Amino acid sequence: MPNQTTQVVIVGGGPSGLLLSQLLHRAGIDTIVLERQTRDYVLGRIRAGVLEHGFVDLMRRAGANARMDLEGVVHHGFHIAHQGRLDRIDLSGRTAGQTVMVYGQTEVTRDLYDARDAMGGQIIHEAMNVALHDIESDQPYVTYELQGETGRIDTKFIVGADGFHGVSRRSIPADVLREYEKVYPFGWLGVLSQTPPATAELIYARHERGFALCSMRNAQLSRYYIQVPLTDRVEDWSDVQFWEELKRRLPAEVADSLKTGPSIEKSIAPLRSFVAEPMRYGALFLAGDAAHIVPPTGAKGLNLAASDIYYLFEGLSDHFQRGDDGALDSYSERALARIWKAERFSWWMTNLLHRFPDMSPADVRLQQADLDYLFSSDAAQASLAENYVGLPY
Ligand code: RFL
Ligand code: PHB
Repeated sequence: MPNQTTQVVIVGGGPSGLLLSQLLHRAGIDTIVLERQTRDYVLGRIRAGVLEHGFVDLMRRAGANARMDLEGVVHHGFHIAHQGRLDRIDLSGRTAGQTVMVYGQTEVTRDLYDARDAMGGQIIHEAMNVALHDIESDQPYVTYELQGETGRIDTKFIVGADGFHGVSRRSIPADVLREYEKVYPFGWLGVLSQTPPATAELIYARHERGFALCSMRNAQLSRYYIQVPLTDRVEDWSDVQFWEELKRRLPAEVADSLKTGPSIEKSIAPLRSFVAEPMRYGALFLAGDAAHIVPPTGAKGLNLAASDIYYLFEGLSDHFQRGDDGALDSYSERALARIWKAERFSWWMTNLLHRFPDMSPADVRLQQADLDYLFSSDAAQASLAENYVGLPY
């Protein structure tokens, strides 16, 4: 395999890597994306569903917005179910008219692949044993294996957008990297079903049996989650058992009209808060899940990846177009300032709505008071709405 040269090597062809590659290409900067999996595998992963307006704007800047603008659904609010009631958070009313868009990560990724294809972007799939070399120098390179052959790419910068289990973060020396982590004592069991959504807007439900969430992908495709113990396995849950348990955790008015059907996908995700600092080491920049994880309660995972990409795009384009390294040098600091706020919000919303196994009666009453305060205070609802639609970049 001949050696290659490019301006930026991007490790990971998930939404972070693809979005950056597309933005850079449009700014005249060359990239090669190395992805360990096949395209079908990447597109088979069912993950996030709610996009902040900042993410939507970036998709437009990337020129990958046509289908999203047609099929994505703008949401002006969501519900919180508690004590048998359904209370609403008016997102646009509590902010300066801001909204979120419901459009699945699968569709985002598909649109980004299509946009990359249309521009002749280079994505190397099934790239195995990716290794980063000389990242402390200004002449780093990356090696990988493809169908038994070894490839080498010389580059100026490497972006680690290879998710939580990727190789990039582990390439930073242990005495430089600081990792902060909280693991929650439960997971989310998620089901995708070809049924109309329970209601037009999302419902986050707090219940003594555990948290539940009613979400959707479109008018005919619903996504539901229930909190389960970490010891549960997907095989422990039949579809019938899932629907029964979900209904128990929802107010009667919602449960009674819920349309059930066979699950198309069913999986359990653990909940974790994680941040790695710094996000730059020499020529290597981390972005997205490679550097941080949030519990999914605030719908922030994918959206945080997008703000990293925004800052990194600015830094890399300033470097290549104007020879200005200011934004690149402050990348880690700027990205982390926003990340920690989203970590706080996701942690708070997780604490507000889940039943923790070790909760005392006092903890339960305090959690209840947190919710009662929320719905008695305009300021508290404004704060929740401000965070949910996404803090400014
Ligand atoms: P991704 O999507 O994990 O993409 C990383 C890509 O890198 C590839 N890769 C490698 N490639 C080459 N060499 C290696 N050594 C590599 N190691 C890994 C992987 O195959 C993959 O294609 O990270 P990215 O792009 O930063 O995007 C982040 C988002 O995917 C993530 O924040 C969200 O999906 C988080 N998340 C959720 N967020 C929400 O807002 N709502 C959700 O409902 C939600 N559900 C989820 C989730 C994340 C999950 N994970 C990570 C297990 C459910 C799950 C199961
Ligand atoms: C989803 O639709 O998958 C979803 C929505 C909101 C969340 C988490 C997941 O907070």
